[in-house]
Amino acid sequence: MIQHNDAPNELLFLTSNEGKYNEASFIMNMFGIKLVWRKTEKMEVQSDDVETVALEAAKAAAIYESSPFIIEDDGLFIDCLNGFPGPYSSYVLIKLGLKRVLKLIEDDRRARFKSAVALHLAGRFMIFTGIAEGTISFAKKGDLGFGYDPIFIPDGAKRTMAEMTVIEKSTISHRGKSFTSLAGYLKKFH
Ligand code: ITT
Repeated sequence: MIQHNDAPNELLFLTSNEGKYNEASFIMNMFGIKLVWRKTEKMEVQSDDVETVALEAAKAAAIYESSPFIIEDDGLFIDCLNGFPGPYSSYVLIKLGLKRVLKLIEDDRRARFKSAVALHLAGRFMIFTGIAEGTISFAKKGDLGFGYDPIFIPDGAKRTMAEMTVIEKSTISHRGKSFTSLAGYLKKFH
Protein backbone atom coordinates (compact mmCIF):
# COMPACT_ATOMS: atom_id res chain seq x y z
CA MET A 1 0.00 0.00 0.00
CA ILE A 2 1.40 3.45 -0.90
CA GLN A 3 1.73 6.07 1.85
CA HIS A 4 0.16 9.55 1.94
CA ASN A 5 3.50 11.19 1.04
CA ASP A 6 3.84 9.02 -2.08
CA ALA A 7 0.67 10.36 -3.74
CA PRO A 8 1.74 12.26 -6.89
CA ASN A 9 0.27 15.60 -8.04
CA GLU A 10 0.93 14.59 -11.58
CA LEU A 11 1.53 11.35 -13.37
CA LEU A 12 3.35 10.53 -16.62
CA PHE A 13 1.38 8.55 -19.22
CA LEU A 14 3.80 6.64 -21.44
CA THR A 15 2.00 6.06 -24.76
CA SER A 16 2.40 6.65 -28.48
CA ASN A 17 -1.39 6.95 -28.89
CA GLU A 18 -2.77 10.49 -28.64
CA GLY A 19 -6.39 9.27 -28.49
CA LYS A 20 -5.63 7.19 -25.41
CA TYR A 21 -3.87 10.13 -23.76
CA ASN A 22 -6.68 12.60 -24.52
CA GLU A 23 -9.38 10.37 -23.04
CA ALA A 24 -7.31 9.34 -20.01
CA SER A 25 -6.34 12.94 -19.34
CA PHE A 26 -10.00 14.00 -19.50
CA ILE A 27 -10.99 11.31 -16.97
CA MET A 28 -8.13 12.02 -14.55
CA ASN A 29 -8.81 15.77 -14.75
CA MET A 30 -12.29 15.13 -13.35
CA PHE A 31 -10.54 13.77 -10.25
CA GLY A 32 -8.07 16.68 -10.10
CA ILE A 33 -5.09 14.59 -11.23
CA LYS A 34 -2.87 15.93 -14.00
CA LEU A 35 -1.63 13.47 -16.62
CA VAL A 36 1.49 14.43 -18.57
CA TRP A 37 1.94 12.85 -22.01
CA ARG A 38 5.33 11.17 -22.54
CA LYS A 39 5.12 10.12 -26.19
CA THR A 40 6.84 6.76 -26.39
CA GLU A 41 6.23 3.21 -27.69
CA LYS A 42 5.79 0.62 -24.95
CA MET A 43 7.64 -2.69 -24.92
CA GLU A 44 5.08 -5.42 -25.77
CA VAL A 45 5.44 -9.02 -24.63
CA GLN A 46 3.34 -11.65 -26.42
CA SER A 47 0.29 -12.48 -24.30
CA ASP A 48 -3.50 -12.73 -24.73
CA ASP A 49 -3.84 -10.94 -21.46
CA VAL A 50 -3.87 -7.08 -21.34
CA GLU A 51 -2.86 -7.12 -17.65
CA THR A 52 0.34 -9.06 -18.40
CA VAL A 53 1.25 -6.84 -21.35
CA ALA A 54 0.74 -3.64 -19.31
CA LEU A 55 2.63 -4.97 -16.27
CA GLU A 56 5.63 -6.24 -18.24
CA ALA A 57 5.80 -2.97 -20.21
CA ALA A 58 5.77 -1.01 -16.94
CA LYS A 59 8.56 -3.16 -15.49
CA ALA A 60 10.68 -2.51 -18.59
CA ALA A 61 9.98 1.25 -18.46
CA ALA A 62 10.77 1.46 -14.74
CA ILE A 63 14.41 0.71 -15.59
CA TYR A 64 14.79 4.17 -17.16
CA GLU A 65 11.80 6.18 -15.78
CA SER A 66 12.10 7.33 -12.18
CA SER A 67 8.98 9.56 -11.96
CA PRO A 68 5.59 8.00 -11.14
CA PHE A 69 4.07 6.76 -14.42
CA ILE A 70 1.34 4.69 -16.03
CA ILE A 71 1.18 2.47 -19.11
CA GLU A 72 -2.09 1.17 -20.59
CA ASP A 73 -2.69 -1.87 -22.77
CA ASP A 74 -6.00 -2.42 -24.60
CA GLY A 75 -7.52 -4.86 -27.00
CA LEU A 76 -10.78 -5.57 -28.81
CA PHE A 77 -11.83 -9.21 -28.29
CA ILE A 78 -14.41 -10.48 -30.82
CA ASP A 79 -16.27 -13.68 -29.86
CA CYS A 80 -16.81 -15.19 -33.32
CA LEU A 81 -13.07 -14.75 -34.00
CA ASN A 82 -12.09 -16.50 -30.74
CA GLY A 83 -10.98 -13.21 -29.20
CA PHE A 84 -9.06 -11.93 -32.25
CA PRO A 85 -7.66 -9.27 -32.74
CA GLY A 86 -7.15 -8.95 -28.93
CA PRO A 87 -3.44 -8.27 -28.33
CA TYR A 88 -2.97 -7.67 -32.09
CA SER A 89 -5.59 -4.89 -32.26
CA SER A 90 -3.18 -2.13 -33.18
CA TYR A 91 -1.38 -4.20 -35.86
CA VAL A 92 -4.64 -5.52 -37.39
CA LEU A 93 -6.08 -2.02 -37.65
CA ILE A 94 -2.99 -0.81 -39.50
CA LYS A 95 -2.70 -3.86 -41.78
CA LEU A 96 -6.39 -4.69 -42.49
CA GLY A 97 -8.43 -1.63 -41.57
CA LEU A 98 -11.99 -1.59 -40.24
CA LYS A 99 -13.76 -2.57 -43.49
CA ARG A 100 -11.84 -5.84 -43.77
CA VAL A 101 -12.33 -6.56 -40.06
CA LEU A 102 -16.10 -6.16 -40.63
CA LYS A 103 -15.97 -8.75 -43.44
CA LEU A 104 -14.62 -11.35 -40.99
CA ILE A 105 -17.58 -11.07 -38.60
CA GLU A 106 -20.23 -13.80 -38.65
CA ASP A 107 -23.70 -14.00 -37.00
CA ASP A 108 -22.40 -13.65 -33.44
CA ARG A 109 -21.34 -10.00 -33.24
CA ARG A 110 -20.52 -9.91 -29.49
CA ALA A 111 -17.23 -8.29 -28.51
CA ARG A 112 -15.56 -6.48 -25.63
CA PHE A 113 -12.86 -3.89 -25.15
CA LYS A 114 -10.41 -4.52 -22.33
CA SER A 115 -8.12 -1.96 -20.72
CA ALA A 116 -5.35 -2.58 -18.19
CA VAL A 117 -3.47 0.34 -16.65
CA ALA A 118 -0.19 -0.42 -14.90
CA LEU A 119 0.88 2.16 -12.29
CA HIS A 120 4.48 2.46 -11.13
CA LEU A 121 4.64 4.43 -7.92
CA ALA A 122 7.06 4.41 -4.99
CA GLY A 123 8.82 1.30 -6.31
CA ARG A 124 5.60 -0.72 -6.62
CA PHE A 125 3.44 -1.84 -9.54
CA MET A 126 -0.36 -1.96 -9.50
CA ILE A 127 -2.91 -2.88 -12.17
CA PHE A 128 -6.35 -1.31 -12.75
CA THR A 129 -8.72 -2.85 -15.29
CA GLY A 130 -11.91 -2.05 -17.18
CA ILE A 131 -14.12 -3.90 -19.65
CA ALA A 132 -16.78 -2.55 -22.03
CA GLU A 133 -19.16 -5.18 -23.42
CA GLY A 134 -20.86 -4.59 -26.76
CA THR A 135 -21.41 -5.66 -30.36
CA ILE A 136 -19.72 -5.03 -33.68
CA SER A 137 -21.82 -2.84 -35.98
CA PHE A 138 -22.68 -3.79 -39.59
CA ALA A 139 -20.94 -0.71 -40.98
CA LYS A 140 -18.56 2.04 -39.87
CA LYS A 141 -20.35 4.97 -38.24
CA GLY A 142 -19.17 8.22 -36.68
CA ASP A 143 -15.92 10.13 -36.85
CA LEU A 144 -15.17 10.90 -33.21
CA GLY A 145 -12.79 8.87 -31.03
CA PHE A 146 -10.15 6.64 -32.62
CA GLY A 147 -9.21 3.06 -33.48
CA TYR A 148 -12.17 0.64 -33.53
CA ASP A 149 -14.68 3.20 -32.18
CA PRO A 150 -16.61 3.44 -35.53
CA ILE A 151 -17.57 -0.26 -35.38
CA PHE A 152 -18.18 -0.81 -31.64
CA ILE A 153 -21.65 -0.34 -30.11
CA PRO A 154 -21.51 -0.58 -26.29
CA ASP A 155 -24.31 -2.50 -24.56
CA GLY A 156 -27.21 -0.19 -23.75
CA ALA A 157 -26.33 2.24 -26.55
CA LYS A 158 -27.71 2.57 -30.07
CA ARG A 159 -24.67 4.41 -31.43
CA THR A 160 -21.05 3.45 -32.01
CA MET A 161 -18.38 4.89 -29.74
CA ALA A 162 -17.32 7.12 -32.66
CA GLU A 163 -20.71 8.83 -32.45
CA MET A 164 -20.17 9.72 -28.78
CA THR A 165 -18.45 12.69 -27.16
CA VAL A 166 -15.48 12.00 -24.88
CA ILE A 167 -17.76 12.50 -21.87
CA GLU A 168 -20.34 9.97 -23.14
CA LYS A 169 -17.70 7.44 -24.17
CA SER A 170 -15.78 7.73 -20.90
CA THR A 171 -18.91 7.02 -18.86
CA ILE A 172 -19.17 3.52 -20.35
CA SER A 173 -15.80 2.69 -21.89
CA HIS A 174 -13.15 0.21 -20.79
CA ARG A 175 -10.78 3.18 -20.33
CA GLY A 176 -13.37 5.11 -18.32
CA LYS A 177 -13.57 2.18 -15.90
CA SER A 178 -9.86 1.44 -15.55
CA PHE A 179 -8.88 5.11 -15.09
CA THR A 180 -11.74 5.80 -12.68
CA SER A 181 -10.48 2.91 -10.59
CA LEU A 182 -6.89 4.26 -10.76
CA ALA A 183 -8.06 7.77 -9.79
CA GLY A 184 -10.08 6.38 -6.88
CA TYR A 185 -6.98 4.62 -5.59
CA LEU A 186 -4.76 7.72 -5.91
CA LYS A 187 -7.35 10.04 -4.34
CA LYS A 188 -7.33 8.01 -1.14
CA PHE A 189 -3.84 9.38 -0.52
CA HIS A 190 -4.48 13.09 -1.21
P1 ITT B 1 0.66 2.45 -26.84
O1 ITT B 1 1.00 0.98 -26.75
O2 ITT B 1 1.79 3.29 -27.32
O3 ITT B 1 0.03 2.97 -25.58
P2 ITT B 1 -1.22 1.54 -28.89
O4 ITT B 1 -2.08 2.27 -29.88
O5 ITT B 1 -0.23 0.55 -29.45
O6 ITT B 1 -0.50 2.62 -27.98
P3 ITT B 1 -2.65 -0.55 -27.42
O7 ITT B 1 -1.69 -1.58 -27.88
O8 ITT B 1 -2.96 -0.50 -25.97
O9 ITT B 1 -2.17 0.92 -27.83
O10 ITT B 1 -4.06 -0.62 -28.13
C1 ITT B 1 -4.32 -1.45 -29.20
C2 ITT B 1 -5.28 -0.81 -30.15
O11 ITT B 1 -6.61 -0.98 -29.67
C3 ITT B 1 -5.15 0.68 -30.38
O12 ITT B 1 -4.13 1.00 -31.30
C4 ITT B 1 -6.53 1.01 -30.95
O13 ITT B 1 -6.59 0.73 -32.33
C5 ITT B 1 -7.42 0.04 -30.20
N1 ITT B 1 -8.10 0.73 -29.11
C6 ITT B 1 -7.69 0.87 -27.82
N2 ITT B 1 -8.56 1.60 -27.12
C7 ITT B 1 -9.54 1.95 -27.96
C8 ITT B 1 -10.71 2.72 -27.85
O14 ITT B 1 -11.05 3.32 -26.71
N3 ITT B 1 -11.47 2.85 -28.92
C9 ITT B 1 -11.16 2.28 -30.09
N4 ITT B 1 -10.06 1.55 -30.30
C10 ITT B 1 -9.25 1.38 -29.25
